[in-house]
Amino acid sequence: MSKVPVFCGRDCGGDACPLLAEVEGGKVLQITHNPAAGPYVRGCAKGFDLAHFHDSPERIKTPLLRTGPRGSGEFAPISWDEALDRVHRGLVNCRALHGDASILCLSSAGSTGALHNTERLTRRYLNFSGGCTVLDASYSSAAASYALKRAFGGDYGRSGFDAATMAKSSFIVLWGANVLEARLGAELPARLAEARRRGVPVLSIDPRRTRTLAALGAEWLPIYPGTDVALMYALLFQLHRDGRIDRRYVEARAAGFGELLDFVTGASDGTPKTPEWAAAICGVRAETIVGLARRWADAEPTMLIPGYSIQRTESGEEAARLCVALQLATGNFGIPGGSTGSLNNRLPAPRVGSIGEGDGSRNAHVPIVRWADAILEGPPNYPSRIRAIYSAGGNFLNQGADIAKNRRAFAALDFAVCHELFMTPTACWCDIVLPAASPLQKEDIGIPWAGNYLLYKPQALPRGDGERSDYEIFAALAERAGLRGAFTEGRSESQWIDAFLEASEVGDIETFKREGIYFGADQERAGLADFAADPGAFPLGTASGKVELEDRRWTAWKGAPGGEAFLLVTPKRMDRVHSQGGDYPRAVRENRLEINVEDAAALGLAAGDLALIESVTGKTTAEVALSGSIVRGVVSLPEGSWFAEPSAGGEGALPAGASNALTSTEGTLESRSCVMHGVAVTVRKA
Ligand SMILES: Nc1nc2c(c(=O)[nH]1)N[C@H]1C(S)=C(S)[C@@H](COP(=O)(O)OP(=O)(O)OC[C@H]3O[C@@H](n4cnc5c(=O)[nH]c(N)nc54)[C@H](O)[C@@H]3O)O[C@H]1N2
Ligand SMILES: Nc1nc2c(c(=O)[nH]1)N[C@H]1C(S)=C(S)[C@@H](COP(=O)(O)OP(=O)(O)OC[C@H]3O[C@@H](n4cnc5c(=O)[nH]c(N)nc54)[C@H](O)[C@@H]3O)O[C@H]1N2
Ligand SMILES: [Mo]
Repeated sequence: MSKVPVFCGRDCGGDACPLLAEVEGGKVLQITHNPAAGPYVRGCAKGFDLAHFHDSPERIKTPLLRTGPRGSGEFAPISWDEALDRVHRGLVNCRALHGDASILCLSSAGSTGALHNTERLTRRYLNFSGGCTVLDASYSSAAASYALKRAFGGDYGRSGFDAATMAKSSFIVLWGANVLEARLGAELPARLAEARRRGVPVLSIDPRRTRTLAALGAEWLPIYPGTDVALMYALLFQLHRDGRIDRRYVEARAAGFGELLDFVTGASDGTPKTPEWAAAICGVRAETIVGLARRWADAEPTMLIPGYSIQRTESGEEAARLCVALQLATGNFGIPGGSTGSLNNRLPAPRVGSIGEGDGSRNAHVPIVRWADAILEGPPNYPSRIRAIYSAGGNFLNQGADIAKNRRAFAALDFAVCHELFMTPTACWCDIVLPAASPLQKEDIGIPWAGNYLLYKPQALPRGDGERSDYEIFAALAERAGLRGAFTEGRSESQWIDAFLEASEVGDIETFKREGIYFGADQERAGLADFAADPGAFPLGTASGKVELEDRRWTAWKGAPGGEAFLLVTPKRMDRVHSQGGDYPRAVRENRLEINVEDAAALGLAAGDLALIESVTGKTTAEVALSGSIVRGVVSLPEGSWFAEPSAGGEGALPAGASNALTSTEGTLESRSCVMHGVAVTVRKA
């Protein structure tokens, strides 16, 4: 029996969790915490369960060719050679007939890592063979990136914080951040627990009383989804009314704060954003808002940890911008134990090489939330006429907004191919499905979302003929195009890893490979601390050298639910990475609708009933789960249920528990970012 370091490299907010696998006879017997990582950086149950994911009997173990209608789930096994020849020919034909931009790269972060990065590898292959249409930004954080890049300019990439700085916090605000369930880094949970042991109060602003809140013994501030900006304005109003804003301090660090304050006080539009005004919109009592403003200003310092949820709403850009304004207004910006209000993953990881995407300068671009519209509409609304899809490590038919539209888009294609481990809805709608190797079958370097460390994993288990790494698949396709040398640069997978390490800051590579973790020197970075301490000496990479809070507002909140309508949230599940879980029993996989007990009673719904949920976009059914931990007027249907089982497949089948049957591809006003929370729906017995 040998013990080797491993990590998942899946897209669940850690990306790099230090695990240790016990391997014997070509099997992983057990996965535990890697002690070399120390007590703080830790994996979760999904990682400890990685061997089951790998061993699942549901894994696709041979290349597949579609034999029935798209979406029917009817496939026949074919050889690797035939599959790769068909993919090559399909793409070559598409390029010849419709141009390079007729191929859409629909890959996602199914696998992350320095080498086995599904999105980067797909782009590399498509870029080397002529180019394609790519998706801009991400479902994750497009609105925040948009707003924060404007606020911080070139310094957006160093505006986060290391979790260890929480040791200096006196008050921690989790704003739509459910970090023990929807992980935002492998170190936050242990650091938060430690802060609680020191007696530091933690407040969770969330429409749901989450397990994070319960586990930490945090206070709950319930709020309607998509209305956070109203509460943020009112906090700024109250801070101003209490004389708690040091204008000289703020104006030395921010441009445009005066205009923001004029809006908040009502000087510019006649509506003071008082706590009473906000209470009617966000459902938080005025006294509570007044109290929170005072606590925020009194604590030295207050750490604001925004989740990504609050920017996956109609006012997403504004919520991101106001987080920054709040930290500036309260003097907590850029100090250890405080935060800039930016996303926590905005600090560099240790220097290390990674696979390049090649030259993408000829590519056409589409906002991610609009990919199905781009297929269905084409020019002049979108830059290219898309006829083919290449997808590796993504299940966008299910995970993108508006599943019905996504199915129509797939149905309209000439050709679609994906690499998958499981027969997902997206795979079901492809022409060719290529079986991908699991995380345990790939050597790689893990680069975390948040944290100053790197992980290493050797290939823990061999690959059979039934699965290939995404890299191998692309290399074989490149070979068919006469591009193998260009794609591989003559390197094997292992040689790439060595090259990345040579280009890295890791001194003792042997120890790194053996222990599986390397820590960068400074573990307590407070983003933009230099600028915050001395803005004159360390100006930001913006036009003014300061944080830019432009005089514009991106407010489009729906406000309190009215009449028959509920506001839907579609959060992450603790036990799943997005829609993954093809290895779970269906009953576990299918999400239930969480609804407040009193709302359910008013609708005549009992636990276990089937509810019909409808939005302007579409409808879905889900089993009812009664809850005392969700705000009245709000319902929660987690993301990730597959919209239909492969066998139930085709058109007409009503999606079961699929939240994206209800979401729209419209996107937020300014940056066209997805809106996955605060969606107006009606609920009744099916
Ligand atoms: N277990 C697990 N963890 C993950 C992932 C996963 O798939 N599984 N995915 C990772 C990825 S890719 C990402 S981008 C991040 C996303 O991380 P987040 O976007 O932060 O995660 P969500 O679960 O969508 O939302 C977090 C919390 O916000 C609450 N919420 C929803 N809407 C609102 C709102 O309008 N206002 C407020 N105040 N709260 C709201 C929800 O009830 C939920 O408890 O998570 C990462 N972590
Ligand atoms: N309603 C709603 N929808 C959402 C969200 C939400 O909050 N609510 N969140 C959004 C967010 S933040 C995100 S990031 C997206 C995520 O959307 P996706 O990226 O589509 O998420 P996954 O379901 O994780 O799909 C990844 C797929 O990759 C496969 N895979 C795993 N490892 C490998 C590998 O090594 N190689 C290959 N080829 N495949 C592999 C998995 O089996 C899985 O099917 O979803 C978005 N959709
Ligand atoms: Mo994400």
